[in-house]
Amino acid sequence: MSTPPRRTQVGIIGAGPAGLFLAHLLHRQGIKSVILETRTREEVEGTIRAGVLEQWTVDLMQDLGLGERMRREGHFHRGITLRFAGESHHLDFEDLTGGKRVTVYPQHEVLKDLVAARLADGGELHFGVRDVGLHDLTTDRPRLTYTTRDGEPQVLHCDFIAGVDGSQGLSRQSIEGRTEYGHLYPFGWLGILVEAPPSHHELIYARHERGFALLSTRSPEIQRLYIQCGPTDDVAEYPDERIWSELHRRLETVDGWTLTEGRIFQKGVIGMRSFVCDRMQHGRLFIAGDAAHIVPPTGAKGLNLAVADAVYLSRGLDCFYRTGRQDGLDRYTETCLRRIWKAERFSWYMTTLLHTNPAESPFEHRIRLADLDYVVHSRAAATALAENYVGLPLD
Ligand code: RFL
Ligand code: PHB
Repeated sequence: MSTPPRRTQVGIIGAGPAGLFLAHLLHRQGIKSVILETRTREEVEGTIRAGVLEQWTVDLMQDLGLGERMRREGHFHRGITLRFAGESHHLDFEDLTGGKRVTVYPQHEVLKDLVAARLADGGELHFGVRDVGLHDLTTDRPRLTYTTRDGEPQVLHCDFIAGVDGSQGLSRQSIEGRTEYGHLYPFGWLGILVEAPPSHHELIYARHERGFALLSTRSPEIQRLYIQCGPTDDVAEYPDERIWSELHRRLETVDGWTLTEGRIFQKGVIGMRSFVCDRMQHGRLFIAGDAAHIVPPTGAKGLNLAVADAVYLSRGLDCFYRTGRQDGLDRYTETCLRRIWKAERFSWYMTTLLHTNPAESPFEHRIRLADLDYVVHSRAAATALAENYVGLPLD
């Protein structure tokens, strides 16, 4: 038995950062939306991913009235440390960028705040749906079909559809005439979560001949660390002692800095790739976030880039509903791609700068070392890194 068709202005596929920010932005503009999400609320709110928010993402959360817990529980970092040849080099972003900082507030905490606020606003968010289908995208009445968590088939009529279903989602497949650009890196990251106090007050990115290491944090009690590994390595190859031994060696300094160990309670390997889909619209379907582009995590850009797309899409939709004009929507792909390619460049740059690559020639290797030396000794080079890391301004 099927329930009667329903209607909304914007049907949103996916309750990740892109989908949830979009729903909030549209709500502020008086535009109705419905979010369909395959995972349960617990799964969405429990998946540990990113940690670093750019300054403007933080400002946007405050502006939308979603920043209360982040202000209390987030950690504001005025820079990062680059470490190589046993020495630490602090990049002071606040000084280099005229006052901008980054905020460490985990992605799942952002999602918890956005989900709770959306439901409190009376927003429609359907978790645990299945079999989402996209139809009639080149008409002005596109439809979404899906099966609810209770097994009911459902139809949702929309004016527009936002495909924000992540890198494994189905929306991208509906974008006709797209060209996809991709780059695979010959390494991955082994990430761990540890019960321990922070070993340092800011993030440390280390390049070492044994490979990259990153010291990050989730809370005063939980730390997040990564080491470069093979792209298809299995966590079973990494008993705790091996991980600690690698972390100590890669992060050690000549001045005796120490890494605090603790109980490792989660381990995982992620592959690293760069990917861009050069078309983000087909008829009334618009894709955004990881559905349209992937960056390696070294630049901490993925979540922030997903939110930027949501901002540009909300602006185009706002213009359409206020004036009936489509030109903002027609420029959506072009506007997004200008930012996306810069974030792709920066993430690729940080990745190649900081990882060891067996395929790299001795010449290229020396060039990387010269680049690192340049970044930490030239204010101009450090400023270029800093302004990208804290986030380029939105157009
Ligand atoms: P998401 O977060 O993947 O959300 C997509 C949602 O869509 C749902 N979905 C569907 N729903 C309905 N129907 C379907 N057919 C569906 N198919 C999928 C999924 O269940 C999911 O809930 O994409 P979005 O919104 O584009 O957001 C992208 C970000 O999540 C991602 O870029 C970041 O996590 C990347 N990232 C980082 N980004 C940063 O800005 N700063 C960081 O410090 C940072 N660190 C990271 C990261 C990603 C990592 N991993 C695991 C890839 C660290 C790591 C380790
Ligand atoms: C993280 O805390 O997960 C993290 C931080 C910085 C990065 C990537 C990941 O560049």
